[in-house]
Amino acid sequence: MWAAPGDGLNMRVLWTDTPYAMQRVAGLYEAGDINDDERNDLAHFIEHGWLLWPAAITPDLIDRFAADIRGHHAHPGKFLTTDHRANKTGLKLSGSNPDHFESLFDLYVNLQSSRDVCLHPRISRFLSLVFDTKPVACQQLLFQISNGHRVHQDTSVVAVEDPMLLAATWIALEDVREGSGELAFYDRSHRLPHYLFKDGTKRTNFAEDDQTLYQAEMEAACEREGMAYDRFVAKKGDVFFWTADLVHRSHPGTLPEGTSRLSCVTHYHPATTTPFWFRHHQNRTKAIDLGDRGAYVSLHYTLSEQKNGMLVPVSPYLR
Ligand SMILES: O=C(O)CCC(=O)C(=O)O
Ligand SMILES: [Fe+2]
Repeated sequence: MWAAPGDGLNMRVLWTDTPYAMQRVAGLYEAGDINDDERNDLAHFIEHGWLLWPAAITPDLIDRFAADIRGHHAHPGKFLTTDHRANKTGLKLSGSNPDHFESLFDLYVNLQSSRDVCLHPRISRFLSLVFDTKPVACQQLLFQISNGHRVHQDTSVVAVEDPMLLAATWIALEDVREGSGELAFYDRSHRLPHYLFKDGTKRTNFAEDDQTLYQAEMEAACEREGMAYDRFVAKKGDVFFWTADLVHRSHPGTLPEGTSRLSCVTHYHPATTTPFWFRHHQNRTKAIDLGDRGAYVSLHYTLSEQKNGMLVPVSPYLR
């Protein structure tokens, strides 16, 4: 169900999602707090709900991350993956054979290369401007192939205490082939009225809510508003940002199932709020601080036990 247009439901929002955002950008620029590029980036992010930085991450860093992923079987049991091959929705521990098929979660816990990419100083700086504080990486999905996500807003599946205090990056670890299930999105869709599920929140409940209806209503709203549908055929090293409510999906694939699409999605919230799971998993509330670059938290690993070496996932979704 759609909330009334303009009804903010008393939620805290990012300043970039407020009506005075452009004035604030002008003020930051005049005060010398942001440079020309940052002014343009913020203006685009505010207006469109997304921002693209072509080739923002250097190939050597991308290659280091990609090599770690391609070699993750050298550390069996240390990574949490999807179980698509078995057609199961639960998650499993990674195995000892090379696997180019499943998606992996929260690689920033065990891989320095993942942290170097998702909390790259340039990304942290931009998110710090948007958040007015440091970013906290709170969920990461590494796609080796497209997972065929249907149309959605991340507020429906990535739950934060303040649902709108959320942003994401989508980073290409190789050139994306058209037809491989590339990321697609509706331009300016972050300004749609709030969509409320049966329980009256922006969080979906897969047992209760009709996902087909949700997808149809999202798509119809974007089409009705004449929002442009864009496909992002990314190049290696490209960084794409989106704000909490940008409507996006994986474009339906036409290439054979299993076609590589190595890409990394990281969700971030500002340090002024917490993931919704903190309510239910008190032993998963530790944040690892990376100084100026921000911090990370994980539902899938007990970070309080981190010493040297890799942690073993203990996700509530392990089957
Ligand atoms: O990479 C894609 O195709 C979509 C991923 C996505 O929607 C997400 O991780 O939030
Ligand atoms: Fe998403």
